[in-house]
Amino acid sequence: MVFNLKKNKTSEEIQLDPDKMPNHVAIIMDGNGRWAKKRHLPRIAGHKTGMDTVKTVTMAANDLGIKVLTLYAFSTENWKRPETEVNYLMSLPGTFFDKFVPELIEKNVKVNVMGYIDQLPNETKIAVRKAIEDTKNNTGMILNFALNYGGRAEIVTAMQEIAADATKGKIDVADITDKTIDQYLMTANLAPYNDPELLIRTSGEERISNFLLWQIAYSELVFTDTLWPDFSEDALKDAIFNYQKRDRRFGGIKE
Ligand code: V07
Repeated sequence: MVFNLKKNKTSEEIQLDPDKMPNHVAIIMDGNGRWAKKRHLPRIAGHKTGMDTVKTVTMAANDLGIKVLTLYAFSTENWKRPETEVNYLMSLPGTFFDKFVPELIEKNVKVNVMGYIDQLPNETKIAVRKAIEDTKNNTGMILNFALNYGGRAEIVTAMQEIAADATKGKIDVADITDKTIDQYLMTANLAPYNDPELLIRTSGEERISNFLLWQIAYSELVFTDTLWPDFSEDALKDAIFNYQKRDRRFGGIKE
């Protein structure tokens, strides 16, 4: 096997092993603000271009046969940003719905949203519900947005629900296992692909920032300097290539 170690590989140079595709890929879409700043544009312009990248990467992931693509769209901490930026971000699910949902339906992609949806502005909630409703019969890739999501809050909510069910006698404390926890987390409806095999973070930061916590216990982490609006099909393939290389090495040692 020959590995091409050149930095910017073109699509033809990236040879992925179809038998080692990750089922679930999660992405922290970082660097929209920095992308805009470099161009002397408002941060909002970075988010706008970032949304077009969501579409490009969704189509690429779907073509690669990925089963679940989880994208961190808005964290529970993002409310601290300036009001105009928050308002713009909250308008994106609606824009996304108008611009991209018809093509997602055509490609058999199903939209799922995990997070504290009740706390979102009404129009955002409506757009999110429409995207889910209009794609609910699709059987292809799941495009899973983490929206008003936080990993610790998710675990706290799951613990509260488990404790409530234990108090009601619906579950026995002695029967609580990691499978039980899986069933109470917001990724329960992604089964059997609850956990991403690959987590990508763009724009050079090497942190988890309260994204999936429980679910990344065994994930391969790939960090890239590419800013999210510049991320592409080739950048996705490159990250998967990186993942497959690690997987192959591990396989080699095991044998
Ligand atoms: C958001 C675009 C991507 C870059 C990162 C932040 C900005 C798509 C959605 C979305 C969410 C739910 C849904 C349909 C679309 C979205 C927010 C921000 C808040 F059902 N992109 N995107 N939501 N960005």
